[in-house]
Amino acid sequence: MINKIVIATVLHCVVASALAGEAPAIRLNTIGYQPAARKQASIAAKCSSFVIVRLSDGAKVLSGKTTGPTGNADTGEQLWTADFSSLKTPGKYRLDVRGVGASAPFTVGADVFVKPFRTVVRGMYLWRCGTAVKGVHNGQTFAHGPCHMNDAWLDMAAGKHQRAKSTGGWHDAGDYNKYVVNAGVTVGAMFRAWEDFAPQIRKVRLGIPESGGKMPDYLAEIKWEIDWLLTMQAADGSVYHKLSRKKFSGMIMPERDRTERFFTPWGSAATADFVAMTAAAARYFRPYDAAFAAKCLAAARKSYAFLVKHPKDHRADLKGFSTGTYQTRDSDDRLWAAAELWETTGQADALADCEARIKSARARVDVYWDWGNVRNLGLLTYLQSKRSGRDRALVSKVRTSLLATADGIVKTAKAHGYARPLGTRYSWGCNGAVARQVLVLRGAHKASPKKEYLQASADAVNHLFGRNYYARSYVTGLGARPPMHPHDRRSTGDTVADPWPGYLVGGPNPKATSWNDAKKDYRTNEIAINWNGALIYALAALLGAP
Ligand code: 9MR
Ligand code: 9MR
Ligand code: ZN
Repeated sequence: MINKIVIATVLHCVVASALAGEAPAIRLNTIGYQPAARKQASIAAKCSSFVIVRLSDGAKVLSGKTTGPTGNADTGEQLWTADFSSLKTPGKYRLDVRGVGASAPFTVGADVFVKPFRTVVRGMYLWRCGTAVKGVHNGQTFAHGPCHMNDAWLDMAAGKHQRAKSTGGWHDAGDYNKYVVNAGVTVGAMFRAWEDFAPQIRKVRLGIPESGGKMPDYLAEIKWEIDWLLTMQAADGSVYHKLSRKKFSGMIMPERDRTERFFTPWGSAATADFVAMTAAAARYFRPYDAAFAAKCLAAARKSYAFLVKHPKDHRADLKGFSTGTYQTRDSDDRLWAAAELWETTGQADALADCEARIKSARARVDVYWDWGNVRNLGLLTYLQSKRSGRDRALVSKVRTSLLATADGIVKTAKAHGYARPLGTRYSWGCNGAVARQVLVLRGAHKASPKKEYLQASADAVNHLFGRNYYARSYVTGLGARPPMHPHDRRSTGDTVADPWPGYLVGGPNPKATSWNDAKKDYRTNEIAINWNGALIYALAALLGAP
């Protein structure tokens, strides 16, 4: 009887929302929750009570009252909240709200984020360039042949029509070019995940070609990118800003993209990011491949010496290219470079350089950051270092700023109707920025443990998997009603029904309500390595016990 009523209500609701062209009213993390986590749904319809139904037998295992409404400014909605945090028994459930309908199914379990984590890291594998890739997800096979095997021409970088080998790495996004600056924030977030969560990451088998080798799968995937990055270093230690076609290709498969690709001239932000990545790589790879670690460190030192000799911000000359620019001030990149080189080697000049830059940035930890601002990566490395020699007053300033920023993020999440830790900010790639806030929150938690930091970290993931205006997952192949039409050349160019799995789309921009699950909308529905890198960190944080 109860079931019949629920079904009738659900049907009524589905019809009503289909007519109105609206999202389902009950919005929660459609992947699920760890048992001890806070669990909340936002409900965009008048309501007063809810029940949690166990899917296996239809039992009502919990009931409660909703609270609200409160106005949510960025979507212009009245939202009610259902708090079902006391649901702790592992299982599959749905949330029924009387008079409104039923939520998407979700799971409670300690390991609910293992498959999403694996899928999103495998997204990096599927992004590999210079090789054939193949993966199966939900019974569908995603594959392409070896691509961009002629990378690349040196014309603009060296003034000669000659080639240097630079195959490998990951494609940047929905396009197939390779950009060092965007690799920086991506690899930086992935290394930080390893730094903070290696024991739990290590247990996840990725099923990539290197699996079963001596090196942990996760590091092997990052090595694919570092191997490519090493080829972006010029003989003098400068680093080419990008490797790209002159214009974006059509929406074709990568192996069909045979138009010539070029190194661009060098840039100082790219060079600094290269130093940071290779210096960090030297630390993380040393236990598994000492020769490779030594190679990375030598490369880092060489480019660092180049930077010291060329202290001015140098933007790469991108004349003739209309592809991604990724141009940015280099002060934060240089800070990060110095921090990582110091952390790896303990060299005093790098520490002095790093601290001077931290001082001129007033030790500030930012709430919003992306490829154009990697200072937080440098600050976290500096703060968490076990090395001696740091300026104590400066360390304490960084710590204070980190905690203040994290406290601000907690407050922002609490004030938002969908607990979005970035509040009402919607810029290009903001979904990635939401995930990236977890680096700050977990950094703060390390410095001074607080339950709120963990909650806001989970809030970010909850938001991206369905506690949002659209009641949809923003990650292809995962969760309820995920993006079906990302701006991704592979997903458009192949014949498989679903898009390539494991990719976070950029998200609403410029407004909370402007996401479009449409192929042509690269402003809100493209995919990109920097967004996935941040999501990898956020999910890695949820692999183990909180
Ligand atoms: O497909 C391109 C996408 O990968 C980029 O992020 C985006 C912004 O640089 O540009 C896309 O290419 C568009 C181009 O800039 C303008 N003409 C339409 C292209 C979309 O197919
Ligand atoms: O993520 C980038 C965003 O911050 C910029 O505003 C935008 C326009 O320059 O470019 C985005 O990066 C795109 C890059 O230029 C080309 N590859 C796809 C990237 C994601 O859309
Ligand atoms: Zn390729």
